[in-house]
Amino acid sequence: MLDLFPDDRKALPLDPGACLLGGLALPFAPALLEDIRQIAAQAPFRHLETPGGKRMSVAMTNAGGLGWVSDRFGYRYEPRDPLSGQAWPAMPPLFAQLAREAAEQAGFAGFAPEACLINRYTPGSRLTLHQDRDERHLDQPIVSVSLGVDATFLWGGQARGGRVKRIALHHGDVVVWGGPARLTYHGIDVLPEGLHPLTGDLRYNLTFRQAG
Ligand code: MD6
Ligand code: FE
Repeated sequence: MLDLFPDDRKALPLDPGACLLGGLALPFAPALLEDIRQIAAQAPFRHLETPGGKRMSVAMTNAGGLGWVSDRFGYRYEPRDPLSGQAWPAMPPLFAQLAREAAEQAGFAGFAPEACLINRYTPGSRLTLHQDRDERHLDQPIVSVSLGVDATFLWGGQARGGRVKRIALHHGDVVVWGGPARLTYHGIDVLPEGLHPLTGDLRYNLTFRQAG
């Protein structure tokens, strides 16, 4: 294919509706990590419990008008942090701008997420195959930003139990998916021991959704 637009050069289609924008967040990574640090000072990372009573190995917090939570009663979005009773920290302007720009580059103009789930992985953490289906706006895409230690993204099909592709996610990579790919099963394989100059042995992931 003729490479007329340098901005598109690293857009790798995964499936119809899904693409990997390699390194799109790289220039903003230090600022994003500083924002994460400030969010976590207000709403600390915590290991949520699944409805089945298991402690998740990934630690989570949120920014924005709505935050994703899980407990014995199920998965849902909440306007307040259950730990403090306070509203979640505001969505930093840089987060919103990056999410909008990434969605637009992937063909979803006008993305205005009010929820940012922040995942923190230590070596050994993993996220088993799941669908993101707790959002009311399934017509809107999800934008996902990877920071820190490299991880292996597990990319399944539209049903559980199908073939799973393995895709490397590096510091600064952004994945956007929506449309026909919106309910694809996906997960993160066990995080290996690693070292990143900005995060040590940690991986962070931001996922932006229009939830409410
Ligand atoms: C992660 N991501 O990358 C986990 N979900 O740490 C997700 O579960 C995810 O990356 C929906 C859309 C994009 C994602
Ligand atoms: Fe997900």
